[in-house]
Amino acid sequence: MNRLYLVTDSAIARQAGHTLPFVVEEACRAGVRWVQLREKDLSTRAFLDLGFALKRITQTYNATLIINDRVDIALAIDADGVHVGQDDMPHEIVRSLVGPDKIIGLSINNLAELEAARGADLDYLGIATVFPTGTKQDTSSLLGLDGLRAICQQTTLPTFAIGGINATNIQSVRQAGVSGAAVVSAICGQPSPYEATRELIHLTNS
Ligand code: TZP
Ligand code: MG
Repeated sequence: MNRLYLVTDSAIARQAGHTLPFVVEEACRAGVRWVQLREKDLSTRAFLDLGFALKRITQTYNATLIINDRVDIALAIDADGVHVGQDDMPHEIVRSLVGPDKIIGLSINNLAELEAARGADLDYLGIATVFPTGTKQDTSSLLGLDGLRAICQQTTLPTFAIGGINATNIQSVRQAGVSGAAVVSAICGQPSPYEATRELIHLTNS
């Protein structure tokens, strides 16, 4: 299975002329098997409706659907899991709310946060931020490939790198020891999300 993780952004999709369900369907059709619904500016109702729409699509393609931040939405749509950051609901509490069978991912930004997460009941780590990105404003300092490698070397959990990853650098990210790469604009913001996904998968498999 390929290790490409699509993280959504409706605004970026819209700027490229797409709806989010279209982007997710095209990415799944092209082979993405991990999708995270990450929306910062939607009402709860709009988030929920989008969650149901993405659940239908991801189920069709046997893709895993993770909800960013919103444990309530993840439970309401019976998503596969939840992704939280350092300022979100603590992952221990997320676990107690979602039970043992859901996937929980945690974002970490440095070695100290990796240490703090050691031994935790997590399914994967998101490692941020690798390269400069215009997609997220409040990014902490950049890890670069060396920082990414240093973190990957010190964990046995599956790892997804995020931040500024695109077709020009995804191979170097993969070589830094991650399990996978997570992208927003490199799929959501492209004229053809299908072709963009195909290329990213091809690059990570070759
Ligand atoms: N967390 C750290 S950077 C980032 C998130 C959600 C955004 C990454 O977006 P892009 O467009 O893939 O650089
Ligand atoms: Mg968050």
